Amino acid sequence: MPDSTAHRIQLLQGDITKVKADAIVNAANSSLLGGGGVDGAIHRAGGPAILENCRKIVARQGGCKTGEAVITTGGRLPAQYVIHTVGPVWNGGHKNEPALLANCYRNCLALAQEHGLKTIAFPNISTGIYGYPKDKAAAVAVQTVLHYLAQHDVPEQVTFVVFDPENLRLYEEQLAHLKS
Ligand code: AR6
Repeated sequence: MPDSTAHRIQLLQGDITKVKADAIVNAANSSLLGGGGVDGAIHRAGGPAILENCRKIVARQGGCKTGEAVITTGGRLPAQYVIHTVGPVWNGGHKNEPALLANCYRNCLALAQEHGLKTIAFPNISTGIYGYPKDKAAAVAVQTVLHYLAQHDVPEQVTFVVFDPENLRLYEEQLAHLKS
């Protein structure tokens, strides 16, 4: 892994709705019609234009499957776009959860690349209401993103936005291995 790849990854603790990236990622559900957690925060802060876009996508393709991703406007957010992805619900780890979670990260990055977006910020998908163990989710997130960046020049920069102190510590651990 070239050192320069790891340096395209940043870690930030805080509220993703305040992050000024070309796109922020939403940990949505397959209805795409909103929910709690980071999903609720993004729709509240971004305003109704995001839900209007989501409704059009639902009318066209009927929601979003686990591991897949769709893109909408960022509405009033500082980010231009929101990429909505649906993480797996944790079911003990024997229902293909790691592969589905990796698909989320890869499909978001591919969608960003298709739209020529240089910067993207991810929340810790599935680690809230969906109950994915945070240590396992952090390892999947960091490994999947690194692997993608090593093979693609765009997006140029990926930010992991951690909300709680446990995720901050876990991501710091994951990234320390890489940059040392
Ligand atoms: N900024 C950054 N991260 C946040 C924020 C925020 N403003 N708010 C929460 N987090 P969750 P999931 C973190 O539950 O587990 C929704 O109802 C939070 O601490 O938002 O993928 C959807 O509609 C956690 O680490 O998403 C789905 O039904 C992470 O974001 C379901 O929840 C993800 O927690 C998806 O569950």
